[in-house]
Amino acid sequence: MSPVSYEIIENIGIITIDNPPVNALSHAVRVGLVETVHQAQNDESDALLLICTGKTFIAGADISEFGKPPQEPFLPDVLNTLEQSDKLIVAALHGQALGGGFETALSCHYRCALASAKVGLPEVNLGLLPGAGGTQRTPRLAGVKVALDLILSGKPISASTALEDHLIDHVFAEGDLKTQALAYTKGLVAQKAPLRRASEQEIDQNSFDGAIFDQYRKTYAKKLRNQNSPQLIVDCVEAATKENFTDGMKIERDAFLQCRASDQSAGLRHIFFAERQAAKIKDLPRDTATRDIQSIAIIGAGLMGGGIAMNFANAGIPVKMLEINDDALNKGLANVAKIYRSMAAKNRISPKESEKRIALISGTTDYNDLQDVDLVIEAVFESIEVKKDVFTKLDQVCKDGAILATNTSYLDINEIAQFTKRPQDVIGLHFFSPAHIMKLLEIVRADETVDDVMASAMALARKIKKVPVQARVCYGFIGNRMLRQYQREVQMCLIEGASPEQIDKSMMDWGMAMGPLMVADLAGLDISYKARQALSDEQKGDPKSYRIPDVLFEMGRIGQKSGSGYYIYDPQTKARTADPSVNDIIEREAAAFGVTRKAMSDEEVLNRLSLALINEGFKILEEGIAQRASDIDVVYCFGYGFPKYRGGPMLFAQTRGLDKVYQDICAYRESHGDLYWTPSKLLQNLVETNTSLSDWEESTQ
Ligand code: 3H9
Repeated sequence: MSPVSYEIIENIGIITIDNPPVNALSHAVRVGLVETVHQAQNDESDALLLICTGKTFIAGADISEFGKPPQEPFLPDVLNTLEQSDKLIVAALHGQALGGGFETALSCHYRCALASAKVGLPEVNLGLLPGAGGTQRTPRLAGVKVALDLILSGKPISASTALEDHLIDHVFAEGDLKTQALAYTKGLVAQKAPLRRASEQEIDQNSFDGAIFDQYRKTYAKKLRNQNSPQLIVDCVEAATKENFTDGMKIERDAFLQCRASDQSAGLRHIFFAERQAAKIKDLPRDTATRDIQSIAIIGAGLMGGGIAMNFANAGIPVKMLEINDDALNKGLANVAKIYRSMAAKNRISPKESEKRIALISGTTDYNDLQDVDLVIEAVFESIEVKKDVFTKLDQVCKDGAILATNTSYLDINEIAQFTKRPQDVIGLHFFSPAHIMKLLEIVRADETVDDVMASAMALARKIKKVPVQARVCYGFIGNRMLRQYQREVQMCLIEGASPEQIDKSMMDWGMAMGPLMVADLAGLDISYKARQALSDEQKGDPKSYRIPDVLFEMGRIGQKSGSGYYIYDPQTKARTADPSVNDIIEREAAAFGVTRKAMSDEEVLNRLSLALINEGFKILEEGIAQRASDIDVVYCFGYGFPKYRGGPMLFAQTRGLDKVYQDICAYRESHGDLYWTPSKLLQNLVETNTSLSDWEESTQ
């Protein structure tokens, strides 16, 4: 049955799209639209109304079709058919009209919407551009600046903003959309409203400054570093101001096809689906009951504890922070209040909202005040003894059924669970710093964690707008376990010949949000030093992998906060400059290890750092620590600044070719020994049996 149906009510032909979950413009929808519009030209209807069932208007082209050969009719032609209709067409919007969905609305002659509706052109987030007239019709209707902002930001705007921008024509207060849109269409018929085709409108050449295009090119070269689609978007909008509609559409089509075929778009589309996939836990039935979480306590009001608390206050959930004394507690509460007030000062939230959120966070120094909370998250110092003390107390005071979570980054959650008489209620909720900003939440499911605790944690993560990924227990879970191998290789490259600036620049040029040594300076070399002190020599590994940060720490160079680390920082501006004396230190320490440093190419730096990540990723997968390869990609892209347009380390490995990855790892084993370069067994098996990662994943379902 076609997802597009047609009926005539009160002389208006109503075209309804019913293609759950989001009415995406699949092949069947495109075929149905063209057939229906053609058929309606000759019936008794006076005008047509396009509307959707379900929770939203059309959310765009069907992204899952982009990896396959395109099938006619193509969307730009479908929308041309709509726009060229001799009968007036009105689009009625609710939910989200996004991408090709909003382009569909723009090709109708009039647009009306519920006040709660949102419209947007988010293609840039998928490495694409609006490829069904969005870059040509939007500037014609709303002007060049509005079009550039809408398309390049990828962010949806409200119906009222779209009305002000002339992108829609009428907004209804809430109520039944179909009834109101029908009346609106009949009104247009009664007024003999003209067929208003966006393609026929002219852009006023005096309405924009010709320099605007280069300004946006520059801004987006920085904002979306290395990405092609933003630059092509500017080219297309500029073309709309210079070419006629037909020629502009050709330019848009070429640019769209170029983007669709690119690895960047493949990477971003992979991450779009991977994020949604990560929310599905394979062995957790979808209908698993969840526990009611209305109140939360955080143990520890430091930077991490405060950041975690803010997530809940932002979602309107009361939260209590516990500290060991009034001083520490007041400091923590003051810190959170300062962040909220500075957000209000920057107009990110209203002053009223800021005070409301501050009021949702209370404090205590008494464990007895936690008797009634539904969830406790411990965010104290990373020491198993300290955790033991906290969890023993929590076990004594918390009510039955309360979920006891730890924010530990590395420690054994199975061991922590045994500090309580209710290991089934213990789980890891690993937030990433700054916890109120970073989207990733690793949810660590310990051996005895019961299903409803796991399901509750996943549901809560979505409520506070995090991207949750399940990990099982091991040292560092998914993200930090991989990070350790990456950081070890950073240190090995330093000892063997690379400079801090070279390593950081190579990785940033490749697309990482920050260089690894800049991150180390930002996080503080004291933190990593203290963490290392808790490890045995065997756990610490090859001394070459930590000697330099130990020396810098011992010199008092603990990073940005002390004014120096791998770099020197201006005390006022925090501007970073290279420090030649650090290279002298590296040279000296390398000599002490008997290593003669040699120039290293940027390519080798990238190769070694990325292979260290990938090899560990495969080990994590073979041990079942992560459910699927794409979950590892989500962790790395949302928590560690890996470029989303490369799709995460596991997709990057597949793009590069698993055999090439395996050979390179084996070559490093030859040159550097097998302490760090033993290839993962899974990787080796896949290469030896010529099996793709996706085939292997399917076979292990
Ligand atoms: C485009 O339009 C190109 C054109 O300009 C040119 C063409 C020539 N396709 O996010 P949710 C699935 S590019 C296929 O969990 P929510 C999604 O995978 C497109 N599937 O719900 C999930 O499946 P599952 C431009 C899609 O309520 C289910 O729907 N448009 C698509 O949190 C529910 O999704 C966009 O980029 C799609 N377009 O959020 C919009 N969209 O249940 C992308 C969703 O199996 N979509 N699915 O996991 C979104 O931003 C959000 O999905 C939306 C709903 C806000 C709509």
